Amino acid sequence: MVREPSQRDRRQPAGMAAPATTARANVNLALVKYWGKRDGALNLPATGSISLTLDGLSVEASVAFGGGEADRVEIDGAEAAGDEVLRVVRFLDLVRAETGRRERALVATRSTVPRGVGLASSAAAFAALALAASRAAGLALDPPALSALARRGSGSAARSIFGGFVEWRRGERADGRDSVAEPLAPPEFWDVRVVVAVTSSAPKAVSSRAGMERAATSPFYPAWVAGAEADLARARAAIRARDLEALGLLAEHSALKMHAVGMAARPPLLYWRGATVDCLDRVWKLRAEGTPAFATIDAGPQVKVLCSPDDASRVAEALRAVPGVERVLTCAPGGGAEVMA
Ligand code: 2P0
Repeated sequence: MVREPSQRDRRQPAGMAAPATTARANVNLALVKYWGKRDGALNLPATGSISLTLDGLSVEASVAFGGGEADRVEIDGAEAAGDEVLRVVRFLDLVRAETGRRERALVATRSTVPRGVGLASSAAAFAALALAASRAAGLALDPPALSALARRGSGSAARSIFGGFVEWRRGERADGRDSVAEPLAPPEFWDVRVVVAVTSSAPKAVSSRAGMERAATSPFYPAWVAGAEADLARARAAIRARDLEALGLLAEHSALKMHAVGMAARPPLLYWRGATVDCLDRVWKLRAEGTPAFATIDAGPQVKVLCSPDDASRVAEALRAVPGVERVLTCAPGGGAEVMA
């Protein structure tokens, strides 16, 4: 059953300060990409998407309501300011609106995603924050309601509530109640690897949010949206069958289509660097040599390669040898968001 965060199962008495709650969530890698919104304010996607949650790349968020005149946000031990704080305050406002509470909060997040690897941690951060903030405020949301809440912070965070292979449904409703993620298969269902080649640790020039707005100006955008349902159906079937080649080819296709949309946008949008293309080329050579490896690229220049556990070290070695690759890391499927203390 799909529920919005307005559903209250448990509430603490009004006026009573809730204890600090800490939750952790992993990042996720989209295999069928989310790239475009049908509602920017509610973060409702134009298409569904399918992802794999990755083990070991996580964000811990700790939230305590009560005391203080303003929300305070600490990121990796340093007091945050500006837009980062605003985004968290807006998110906390959603939680406060659900509970009728007015207390400000102290939020601290800590990331285990190595700095500068260019792996978006906002999905993990808002998934962890949704769980920690809702519990700290006395709400016990079920997983679909948590996913809907996380989505409001960052669209892809809707998927990081769950482990393993996950589908975030587009939904049809204007209020977004049906636009939540759900698990397709747990992490232990299929042991695959994702090898990440970091080609630049510089911050990206165009955020995902701005990139998606720009993508909508592309003449290819309608084709991107129209093709999504077929891609989702194929990805679901490939996951069910544990068919690495089918899933890998589909993931590569989804990523290249997403970037083709951006290249034809006005103004154009291209997240790639030279080493991104060289990594793609290396992955295609690996395939030609008989190693099933499949590339995907998000809103940045890093190349992420889906392969079997047996081939992961060969793939990592090949990518490490590509000029311009700064570092390589390998991830296994990971679990969903959980409360820690
Ligand atoms: C994805 N990306 O499916 C796609 C592919 C990047 C490329 O979701 O505006 O940070 O907060 O909803 O979730 C990154 O976008 O954007 C993203 P908002 P988000 O993983």
